[in-house]
Amino acid sequence: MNRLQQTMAALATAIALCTSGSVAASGTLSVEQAWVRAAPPGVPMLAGYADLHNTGDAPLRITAVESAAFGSVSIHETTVVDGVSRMRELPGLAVEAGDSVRLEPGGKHLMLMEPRQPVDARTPLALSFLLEDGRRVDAQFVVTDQAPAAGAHDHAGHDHHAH
Ligand SMILES: [Cu+2]
Repeated sequence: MNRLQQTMAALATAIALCTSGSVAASGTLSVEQAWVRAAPPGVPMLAGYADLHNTGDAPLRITAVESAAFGSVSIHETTVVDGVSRMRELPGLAVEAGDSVRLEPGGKHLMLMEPRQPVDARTPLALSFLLEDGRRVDAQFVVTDQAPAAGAHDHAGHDHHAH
């Protein structure tokens, strides 16, 4: 490509990006109930869990997860084979439009390796989900002993207030 062609190509890309919000379908990742299981100081790895929702109108694919707080983050799945629990690394995670994937103990999870700083319960951890289309979604993971209660903000709603 010569310089003019490069400029035109860049311009076309920019226009496509500008209009994609209103024209093209796209996946939107929403990360909720995100937590990392608290562990004794000095452990070489921790596990992270979350509910991953695709609130958009097209499928999305998570290709990697990263965090400045860890040397390496991978997506794992725990499976029981012949009565033995094993973990395997997944190359990515797909979430269909309107669907969700739950990362939970005993199932899919994030493996956070080589912590670069002490992990304590007062300091949430920042993780970034990288999507196949190049977008990046940041999320805060609380450090806790157990999964945060779902919908903790509106438990009072169970008795059907009129509002
Ligand atoms: Cu694992």
